[in-house]
Amino acid sequence: MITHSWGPATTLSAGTTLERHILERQRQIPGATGDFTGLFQQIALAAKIINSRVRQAGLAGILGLTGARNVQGEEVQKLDEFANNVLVRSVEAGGHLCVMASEEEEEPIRIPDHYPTGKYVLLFDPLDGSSNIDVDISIGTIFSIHRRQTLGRHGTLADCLQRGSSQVAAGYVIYGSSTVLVYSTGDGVHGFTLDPAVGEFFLSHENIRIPARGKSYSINEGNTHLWSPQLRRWIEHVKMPRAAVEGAKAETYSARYVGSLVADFHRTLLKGGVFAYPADKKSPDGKLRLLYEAAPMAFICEAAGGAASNGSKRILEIEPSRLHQRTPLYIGSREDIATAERFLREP
Ligand code: P6P
Repeated sequence: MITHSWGPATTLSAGTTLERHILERQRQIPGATGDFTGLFQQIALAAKIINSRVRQAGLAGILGLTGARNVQGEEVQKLDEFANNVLVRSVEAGGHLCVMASEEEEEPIRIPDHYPTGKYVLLFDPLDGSSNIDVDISIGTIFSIHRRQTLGRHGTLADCLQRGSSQVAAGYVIYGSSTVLVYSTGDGVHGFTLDPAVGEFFLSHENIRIPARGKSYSINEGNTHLWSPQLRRWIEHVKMPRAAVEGAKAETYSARYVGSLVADFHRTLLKGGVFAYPADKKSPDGKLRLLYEAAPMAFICEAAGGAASNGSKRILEIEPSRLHQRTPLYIGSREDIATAERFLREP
């Protein structure tokens, strides 16, 4: 009998699917019930469905605004609504969640009474960067998984308002030149690329590590007039040619800014450098959301050896008080974040 070998069971070969990767992980956890595996498979299914619709957007004539506005006061693109509904429908019946929350919905989302509930909490931004949909720039889905803290059949807001350091897992899907799902459970970061012909995510980026220092900075310099003097000095410093070591050729950082968090973070994670969405005079708490944007990206970045800060404190240590609260975000290579914090601390 011929057995199809995708590499030894203990080492994850390039032919490893996301499902197999998650199952391998489950087998290594004593007492694992398969709940997490089931939830993750449902999230992956939702990603495939969203991906399919994103790829058709220009053709299906669904571009353009519904005219409705979401809790952020932003006009809602039809794809936003679609992605939100797909994620909710994909995970609500599985019995793995006690509650979920979405950027698109003001209140936590209750599991319908006719479905069982479970021990996990799912927080997500169903389609981040949606303002880029019409110009075909990469957009993404971001998700964060916690264990419930309360008792009783249904989870509550308290289950959603947990520090980033208590995440069980976090991940994102980037719908770019290819569709890649990146996730971490805290012990390593792995990326899977969707083969649309097969409809499976295959391991493409095993154990991603972010360089200690990078060569690009990513920030919306159109807001320079709103920045603090400390922030301006940091960016001026980044722009100055600098020799990595004495006598070496001076190098400068390249400016890279897509305006889509998932795209800017994915590049930073793979290549190193720093992405920042700081507080400024117009947005004293920054623009990005803590629970389902900054915290999951921070969890992933730290698991890859990087750092994520609000300018003075680890993102993962921030105690949330509101579901849609915002936070300044500085995320990327450890040494680059340390430099940013040093400038931001100055009087
Ligand atoms: P700005 C996209 O709208 C988003 O929420 C993030 O994906 C992105 O990082 C940020 O806003 C870009 O904001 O103000 O530079 O357009």
